[in-house]
Amino acid sequence: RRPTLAVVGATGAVGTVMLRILSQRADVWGEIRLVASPRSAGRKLVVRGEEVEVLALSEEVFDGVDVAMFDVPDEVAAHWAPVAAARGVVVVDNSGAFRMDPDVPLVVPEVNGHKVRNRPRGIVANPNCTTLSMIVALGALHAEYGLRELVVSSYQAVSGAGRAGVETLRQQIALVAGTELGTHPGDVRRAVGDNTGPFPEPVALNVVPWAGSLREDGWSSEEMKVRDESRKILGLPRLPVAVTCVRVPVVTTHSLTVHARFQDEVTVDGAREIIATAPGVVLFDNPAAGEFPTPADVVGTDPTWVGRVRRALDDPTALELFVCGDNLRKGAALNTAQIAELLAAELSHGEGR
Ligand code: 2RA
Repeated sequence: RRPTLAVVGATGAVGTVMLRILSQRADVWGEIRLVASPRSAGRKLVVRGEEVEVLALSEEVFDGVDVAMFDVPDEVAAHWAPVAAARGVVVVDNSGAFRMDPDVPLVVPEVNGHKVRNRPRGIVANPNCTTLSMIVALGALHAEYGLRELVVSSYQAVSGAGRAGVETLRQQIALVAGTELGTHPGDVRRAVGDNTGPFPEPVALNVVPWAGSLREDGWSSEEMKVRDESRKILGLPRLPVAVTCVRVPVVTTHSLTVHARFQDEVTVDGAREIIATAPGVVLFDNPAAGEFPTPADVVGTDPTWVGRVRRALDDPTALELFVCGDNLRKGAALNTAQIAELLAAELSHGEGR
């Protein structure tokens, strides 16, 4: 019997990409059940070329389900993932509710896929999209060179904040298009008015050094996630990590500049070789020909793209990289689907949970 999959949060920005990805990948699933809030129940969505009716989230909706992929707000996941797990479902959760729980593995198949087997709560967590947009490349470099320190800045797309983020950027672009705004202090803010959506400042014609909510000492929740999750995924609980998260007027694909310091000296040729041969990573690095990854080219693709590979001028153990990854695909839906496929393979081999 092929396992039954539930997609919980099927109508959201990530849920929509999940359905597209399930239609594109080798099909390992029997029934695929679509689940969302009661508000969306009854809608019909297409997956694997067929229309499927969306069911309202309830306890009974998990009957007969083997694996559930959740993309719902933290508080919804905190309540419903244990409910599903108690009914024998293995949950792959893309919220922040369980990522740092020591009894929940935080999995990136290319980096630590074996961790999926150790899941005492019946829940496997999917990392935050900003962590995921760089971690496959970093995992490959760490395996060879041994990571000692990370300094990261993100350039995050508005779809990281869901449909409301995309809608806000589109509305703001309409308000500023064809004008001469962006030449005087406050002119963009006045044109956009209160219409800043999920962002604290206008995001059109702007960059905003903020993502998430306020944590201690001025750090943002997004910055803490990148630090905590990178440490957990790489198995380096004391790794020094400094992060600044920034929102930019890009629809989809997060970019990051990375300064990574390793145990020993590195070479650019060695690093390029590792990046070029790592599964799930593409090296696109020829500045002389104007070739480096940008969101405009990376959006809609699966790999982590790496360019601008340089050795730090003042430290022969450190590399500088520019990394791009589609935050809705590898950053969310694709990694969730890959984890679910590891579980499907395990269940199909009759090993249970
Ligand atoms: C963002 N990483 O981009 C967040 C979403 N999880 O806002």
